[in-house]
Amino acid sequence: MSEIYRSTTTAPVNIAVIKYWGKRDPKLNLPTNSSLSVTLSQADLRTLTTASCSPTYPTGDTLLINGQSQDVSGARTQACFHALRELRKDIEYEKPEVPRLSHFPLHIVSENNFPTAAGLASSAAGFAALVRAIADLYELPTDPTELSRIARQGSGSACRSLFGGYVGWERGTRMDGKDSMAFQVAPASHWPDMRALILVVSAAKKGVSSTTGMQTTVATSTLFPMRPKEVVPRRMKEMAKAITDKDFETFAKVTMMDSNSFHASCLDTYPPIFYLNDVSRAAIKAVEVINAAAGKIIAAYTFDAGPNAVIYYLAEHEAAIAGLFKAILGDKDGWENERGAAIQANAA
Ligand code: 2P0
Repeated sequence: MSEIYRSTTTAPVNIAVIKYWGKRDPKLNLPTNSSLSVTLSQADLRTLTTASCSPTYPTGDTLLINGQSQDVSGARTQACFHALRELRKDIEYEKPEVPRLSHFPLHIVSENNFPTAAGLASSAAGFAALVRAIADLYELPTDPTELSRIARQGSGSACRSLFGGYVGWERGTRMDGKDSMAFQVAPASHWPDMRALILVVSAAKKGVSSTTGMQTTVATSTLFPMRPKEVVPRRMKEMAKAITDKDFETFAKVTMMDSNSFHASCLDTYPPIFYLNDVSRAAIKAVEVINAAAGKIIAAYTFDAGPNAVIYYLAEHEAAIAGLFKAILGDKDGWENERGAAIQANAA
């Protein structure tokens, strides 16, 4: 009798506070610098993925994202499928009685509950969920470190979505990438009052993809080499300590400075890459006003490869920060015609 084997899982979005930008090996997705992120609550931002396989499926793997059929022939998706099938083959070799799932076509169905490719790290949650769903389907050991090495090959930032809480991605020095994987700096329970407010300024697909953009930056920016050499190694230590000490002011300052440094490198790229727009810059100003009024840093902005702002703050300042941004977003004149939505999320 032919059966369909199926497994469903979810993976969360992560938002970097120390940015990944640049590859030392584009094929293996090995970064030029380490990075660090906060994993957000799945209730708010996540990818839900079902992986299935069956001897009755027509030949060829398939992938559906938000109802749209995707090309699976790309090197990244293939690298993930291949790595997972190899691990399954080891099990099938060891235990001849188990079904030969590695030989069956894979059908992957994936849905995001947030706009795809709007600089909201959809590829991170997407590849993390894809890798975990297939690993579960194949009954592989689900050590997140091992899975992070595989997910990294799908999309660099995906490796960080295999862990909750505060998560680092080690650059590594090996050519084969075995030491370039994610690790947990601290669980969410260590600093549970961390909050993120995502201002969806634009849900449109970004103009320059991260993959293309970062390689152009590496090739042309004269500012960029300082990041892997000096800036990021120092900030990785400062950030890890700020998280360990629950020192929000340092966490926030380093977060904002690293976002600025990343976007300065983008502007210094030739031709230049503009991810921020006028609404993004208005959000930066709003954070500066909030912090000036508080007399200390109570809010931090950060931006990825798109105009959407993510504002980090602590629960005790909820009213001041989320209240202000929601009021601004609700005010059509204040945001002209580019009014977006606010999504609130906890660290998780
Ligand atoms: C990050 N970003 O650390 C940085 C900050 C964007 C800006 O990771 O080529 O989609 O798939 O490895 O992971 C976006 O890059 O790039 C990203 P690929 P990815 O979150």
